[in-house]
Amino acid sequence: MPAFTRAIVRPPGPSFAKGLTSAGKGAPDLSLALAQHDAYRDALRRCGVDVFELPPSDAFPDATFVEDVAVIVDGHAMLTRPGAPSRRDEVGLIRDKIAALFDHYDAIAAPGTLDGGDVCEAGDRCFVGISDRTNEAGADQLGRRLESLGKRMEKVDIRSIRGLLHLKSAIAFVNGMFVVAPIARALPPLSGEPAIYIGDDETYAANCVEINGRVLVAAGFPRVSAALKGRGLTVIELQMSEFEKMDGGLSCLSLRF
Ligand code: CIR
Repeated sequence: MPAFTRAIVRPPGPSFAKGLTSAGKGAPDLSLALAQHDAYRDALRRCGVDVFELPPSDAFPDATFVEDVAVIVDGHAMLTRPGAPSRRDEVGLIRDKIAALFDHYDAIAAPGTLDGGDVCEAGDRCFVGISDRTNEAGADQLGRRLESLGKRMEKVDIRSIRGLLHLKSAIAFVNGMFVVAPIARALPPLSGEPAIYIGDDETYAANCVEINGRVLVAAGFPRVSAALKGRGLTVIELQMSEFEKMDGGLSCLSLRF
């Protein structure tokens, strides 16, 4: 992975508990979510990243999941068109920041839809989940942009995997290998790839994030942490309970570039 120097985040806003969720884990506690987000920002800084903090949004309960509204690959930004209608206008909240940071940016256009959570960069390849949020047209638009950057896009249809929101809810690419949740084991592009296969009870921890040689991992999943440490990686464990209640993982909380 290229070195990351900057990240964009947005703490959860007052309406956080009204966001989309299928987790069935109860309502999140906003003050605990804010404390967890604080620790997340700290962890990014410990990884050597400058953190740009956008203001919380009350109008868009899911706006803390900034990863879904833009894709940034090799310093090139593309605004997305989120698949959930309630999230589509979140893009407007981040456009100015993207315009200020990048000389040029592109955007996914209708009928395309794409959530950043479906985009998994893996060296010179980029896997894009076709999901309830990301459609073929959205993936193709991103694919053309990636091609111009010398990357190969591979679509991965995850629609038959029940309960899987985004591709990166079940896989991560860390230090040249995949971290794979059981529900993603059968995905064709992953066969034969170097991988850490995690246990049934640790699926949530598949959404881990490598930043400059360290890996952010959700706390409470000791076998995933141990497997990553066993490969020589420095692991930073973070409490994520309140974001998990809203179907969000570690990667969703930032845009790293
Ligand atoms: C949603 O359903 O859109 C949010 N509640 C969770 C989004 C999580 N984002 C991600 O995995 N990239």
